[in-house]
Amino acid sequence: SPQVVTFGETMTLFLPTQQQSIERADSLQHRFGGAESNVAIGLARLGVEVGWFSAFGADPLGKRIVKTIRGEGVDVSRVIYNDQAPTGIMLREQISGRNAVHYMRKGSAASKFTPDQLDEQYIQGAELLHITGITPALSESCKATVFRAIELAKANQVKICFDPNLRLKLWSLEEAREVILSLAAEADYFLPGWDELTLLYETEDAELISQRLNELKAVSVVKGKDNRNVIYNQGRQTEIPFVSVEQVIDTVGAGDAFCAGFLAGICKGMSIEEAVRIASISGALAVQTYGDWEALPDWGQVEQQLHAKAYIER
Ligand code: KDG
Repeated sequence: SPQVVTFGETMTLFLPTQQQSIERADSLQHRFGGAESNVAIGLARLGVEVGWFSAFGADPLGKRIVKTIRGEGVDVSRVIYNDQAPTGIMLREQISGRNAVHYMRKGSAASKFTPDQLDEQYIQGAELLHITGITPALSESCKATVFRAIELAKANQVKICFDPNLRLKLWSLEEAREVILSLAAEADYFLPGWDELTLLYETEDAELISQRLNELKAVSVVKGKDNRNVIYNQGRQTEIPFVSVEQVIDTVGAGDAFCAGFLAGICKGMSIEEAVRIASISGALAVQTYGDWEALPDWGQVEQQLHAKAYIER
């Protein structure tokens, strides 16, 4: 198995070629995105052996996605195809300068994934399993799949990384809270955003939130509290300032880039603090160009930032 294994729905993404609404646009770009495959692509670019899988319809949309992810160096050998259900689609448009997402994913092939479709050995042979809170929101069988994967991982000392990726278009906060908090309790690495935590713990009180995090066995890395990332590790709190960015172009996928950087640091044997620095650099580089995963950096780009080496283009 690859060092890191992850799974979760990746959808075809259509978005207007110009800054127009979907309703008005004459032409659409054909891309794709999915939180877990974004992380997998990021890890592959950073030089980590990684496998990702999901289910697709037996349609050209799915084939195109899988080919591209394979081309990025991710092991896609456990992807499955379902000829009874389609590949999921998401539409994205800019409305008054804000991203609006429309999901067309109900009943998608990925939402029909069942626990018995997991390759047990593949998961148990990894060092790290990465999951997000999107998958359990897709269907009961997807939720069961996530819990089964965790059980398999734990039985073989495979570490678990969990990013809540709260998506309130998929479930209510109440439904999400219960499941996400129980997944956080299973994790070795928990990577929530500050805003997500305030919703999940129903408070903005930093003291209360740190108490709750300290009850978890996980090392938590909280993204984006007052332009900082904060590590909660066995009762200790360490703040790591954001890497500054000249111009933010597109924040979609920033959390995935952060996660990929963090896990790459862990896989390369770095300390938690160093891994969070790599994560911040990866996140900062990713927001400076368009795309959910297209701008994810490779290791050379990260190193260059890390050592801030002088750069001569020619
Ligand atoms: O993570 C950034 C997007 O690519 C992601 O939000 C798409 O997986 C996705 C989802 O379910 O919203």
